[in-house]
Amino acid sequence: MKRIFSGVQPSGDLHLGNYLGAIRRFVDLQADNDCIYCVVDLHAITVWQDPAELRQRTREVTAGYLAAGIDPKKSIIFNQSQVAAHAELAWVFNCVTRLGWLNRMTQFKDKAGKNREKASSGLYVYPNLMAADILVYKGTHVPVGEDQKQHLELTRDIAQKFNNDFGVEYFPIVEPLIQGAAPRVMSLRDGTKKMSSSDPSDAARINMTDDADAVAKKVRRATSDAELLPDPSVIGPDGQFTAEFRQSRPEAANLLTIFAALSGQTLADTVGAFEGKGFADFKKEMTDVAVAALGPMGAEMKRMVEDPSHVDSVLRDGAERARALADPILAEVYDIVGFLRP
Ligand code: AQP
Repeated sequence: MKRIFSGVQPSGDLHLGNYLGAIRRFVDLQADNDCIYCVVDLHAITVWQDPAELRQRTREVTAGYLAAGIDPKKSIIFNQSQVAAHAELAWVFNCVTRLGWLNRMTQFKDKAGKNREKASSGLYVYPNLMAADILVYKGTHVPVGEDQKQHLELTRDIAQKFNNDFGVEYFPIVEPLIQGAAPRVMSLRDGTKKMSSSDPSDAARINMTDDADAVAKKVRRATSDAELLPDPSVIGPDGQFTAEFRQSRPEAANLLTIFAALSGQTLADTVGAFEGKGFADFKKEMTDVAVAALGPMGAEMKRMVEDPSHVDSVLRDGAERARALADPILAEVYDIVGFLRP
């Protein structure tokens, strides 16, 4: 059985990118695997978080997991700060990872922006904590969006270096699970930028808790182009849009991909259905599909956050179960490293 680990930061509104790139896949993986899903609050504080909002968003992400269909009896759901082994293993990995590896991480460059001197050191070593999150459970497979590919490659390098340094075959070499209908959902305002919770424009993303009016407005205002919708020749042999189409019409590619992913159709069926039509017709149908997919989930999330007793008890129980798995692994790592346990 595969051991799946993944997480979402409680640092902004959960959006369609988080849902299609990650959370929806978490749900599918539960059936045949041993799954651990974390709300990664330690990662969230690598950039400033208001303490009251952080607590609220931790509950919101948990509610998002539950409303999307993650079953807390089958899967472990908890918040990262409650299992100290994550931070403890991250320290060991801070001493394994080479600075040169971290210097290549594009997410640090993007998030730190021009004023790198002002970025937190936590943001810089974020990938070491992410490796610890996964390896403290000896996770083997990690479902993430495409933006996390580089961090997962680093996790593999860290595991390999640890094993080599200490002459052990201890940590597994994790496999990313990046495939899926929409591994990279782009902004509704700019088809070349990832949909992201830190985009200052709320119109750039559809949030999981947006109501029908908000979804309709955002879809209507989504950037499109002046051409009609394409014919199926823009789909390659792998069933995805050709690179040429994505480059020349990024917004059309993004909206059609979102439509297909939300409706459960193949891209070919979606493109076939709208071939030669204008964006106005398409956007009306896209609104219906998005509201049908997200509406019930958003309502359920709001209900769970208003009365958080269920969410809190899921997190408490999950943390206990996570500690029971992580603590013995951390103890073995400490022995391998040579820490005396008098
Ligand atoms: N646009 C996206 N398309 C596909 N997958 C995405 N994910 C995020 N955005 C997209 C996936 O969602 C999971 C959780 O992401 P996260 O919140 O831990 O971190 P993030 O990638 O930094 O998310 P945001 O919203 O984009 O935050 P900011 O604005 O802080 O950068 C991950 O599996 C991620 O791949």
